Amino acid sequence: MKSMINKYIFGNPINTCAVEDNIPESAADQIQHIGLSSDRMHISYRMDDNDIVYGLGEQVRGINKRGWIYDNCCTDDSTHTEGKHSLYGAHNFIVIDGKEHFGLFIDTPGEVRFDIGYSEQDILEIGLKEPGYSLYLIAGSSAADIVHQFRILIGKSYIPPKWAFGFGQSRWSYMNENEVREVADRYRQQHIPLDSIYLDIDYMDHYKDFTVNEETFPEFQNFVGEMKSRHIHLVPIIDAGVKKEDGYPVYEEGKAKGYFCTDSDGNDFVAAVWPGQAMFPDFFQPAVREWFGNYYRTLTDRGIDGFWNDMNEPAIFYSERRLKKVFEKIEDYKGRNLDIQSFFEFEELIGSISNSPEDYEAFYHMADGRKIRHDKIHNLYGYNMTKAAAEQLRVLVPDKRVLLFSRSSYIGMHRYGGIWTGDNRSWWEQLELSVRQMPSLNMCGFLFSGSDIGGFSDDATADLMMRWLEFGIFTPLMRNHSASGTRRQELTEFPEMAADFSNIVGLRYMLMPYIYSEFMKAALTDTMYIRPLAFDYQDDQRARSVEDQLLVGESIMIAPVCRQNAVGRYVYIPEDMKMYRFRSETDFDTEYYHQGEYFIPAELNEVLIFVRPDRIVPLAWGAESVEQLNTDRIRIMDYLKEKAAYQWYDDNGEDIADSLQSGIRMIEENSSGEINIHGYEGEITKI
Ligand code: MIG
Repeated sequence: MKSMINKYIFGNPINTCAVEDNIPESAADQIQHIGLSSDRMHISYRMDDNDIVYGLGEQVRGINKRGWIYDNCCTDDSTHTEGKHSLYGAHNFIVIDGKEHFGLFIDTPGEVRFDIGYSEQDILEIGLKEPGYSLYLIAGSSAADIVHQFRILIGKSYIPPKWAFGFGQSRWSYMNENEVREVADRYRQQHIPLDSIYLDIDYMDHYKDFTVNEETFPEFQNFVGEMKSRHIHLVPIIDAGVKKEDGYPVYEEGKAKGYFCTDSDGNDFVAAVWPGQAMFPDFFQPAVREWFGNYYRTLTDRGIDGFWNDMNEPAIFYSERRLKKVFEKIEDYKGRNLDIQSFFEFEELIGSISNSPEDYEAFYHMADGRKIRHDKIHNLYGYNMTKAAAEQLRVLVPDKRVLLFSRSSYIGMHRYGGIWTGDNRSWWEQLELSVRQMPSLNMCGFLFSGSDIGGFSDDATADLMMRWLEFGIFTPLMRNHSASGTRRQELTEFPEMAADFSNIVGLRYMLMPYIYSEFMKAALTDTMYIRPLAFDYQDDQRARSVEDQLLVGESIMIAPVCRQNAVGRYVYIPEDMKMYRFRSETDFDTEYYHQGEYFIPAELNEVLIFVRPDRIVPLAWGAESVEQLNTDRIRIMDYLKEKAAYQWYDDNGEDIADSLQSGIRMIEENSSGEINIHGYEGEITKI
């Protein structure tokens, strides 16, 4: 089938800036593949039994999205179970892969419902809430081809600095300099590699954005420097809500300039988040983005080179209005003899206070020159906050990359930053969820992503942490994060496992030349770094249904163990492969497998890596930080059948990279196993 993108515009949508390519509009009466209701608010397709539906980025359930309703509406929800319909991101892109091959991107700032065979098993029905939208229909020869075209359409994915591929340790919160120092000391003492420590909300003065608590972090700039000299980058959090407090410059200035969201009467919209009463910057206005983004200077000036943007759905704990209503209702129930129905209503009242739809209908933005109620463009808020940061960081730190990722997102934001998948839990099934989310996020352009390793809420066990790390060594963002009140889950908190943790995290650093090279190639050629097996083995019916193994880059397949107490797992091998079973960078064994299904043992401290025929994986000797990695000595992991070649990309990791050309070195292996790396003087060892 011919590769081609058609664009249809309905109503008068605001420009989301999701798409970079300006392609001409087609006439809707010629639309192919799908049915459109006469009011254009519903799109439908009858699925064939064997069709797979891919996409939706950060959503619950499988890689194949069939069999559920997904409501794409950015939501702060910390229980990512399969009964949910919305998480933090709205990624309205799907691919139908089967009898026909096409992709659909519904570019709308409003909510979209994807009923993918839930109401009727073979019917895909997409329902829009807001009338103005653009529809992109992408025809192609395969799922991979469609994703590639889509990625060209939406523009190049965000690229972080190389150090951000190192392991990061986070916790809500390290309360002061000394706690941070201790984390660093313990990691260095136990020789567990570490490149970053995250600062959660308590580094601020009363949760005020762009302030630092002078009592607990008295010499912040020196401290940032001290950590940097130990090759550790501090990464502070920034929240969307700005504290309403007289004398606080961000509030005063934003208020004076009219930069905050207002209610229907033009009065301040005030709601409570971490800082107590807060106001929300209207990130839809370019001037507001420039103003807010410029404040990141307060931290970059002190040596900070990475940020995470939180609470930007935006999350709202409560508004005065909503709270008043709830109190009034509670008053109603007082003294009444509650029947079961009213008891349940009563019980739900408190839970309904946060992130209430009523609040999202109570404030306004100036977007695209129009005054628009928040709920109609809700899905673009976090995106525009992160865009604000990225646009100004470009100015503040010219020509250098800065680490930036966000909780809420929309397609288009993938050009400005990465995402993390929010408040997951320390449950085995959440590890599995993250395995399935990563390829779907890649389809939507979010290459630099990862989940909270070990799980955010609830208590992590050492074995869960180990298995999660064994997957996490392949996700571009590799960060251990946990909520306050949960069991400490820094890797140094499990002394009996310290050596194994050091070895397993060490594998990430060993793999860094490959991971970085594959990430950069995916980002700069609009392809997927991490993908389902079906993308490469599209005619293999068995491979098409595999959801717990993934391809990482061009050379390897992984099969993470996601079950507690498992001593191995079944692995589907789609073609002959050579398996490396790593316990550390020096302790490993290899086995060869023919196409087929096998039970393969994998002890708790072992990682399985499957190398495809005639593929090469360049490896480094581990180090305790990315900066200390040395590529003067390179090791090669391979599976030679005839001859192999690999384009190895590398660069200094900090200058803006917009093409691969200058950084590619060819690695070639001839039929007798001799390896030559063009333009490389260092030592080469085969493992
Ligand atoms: O209401 O800053 O997802 O990573 O640790 C919770 C505290 C606010 C939510 C984020 C989480 C972070 C936490 N934040």
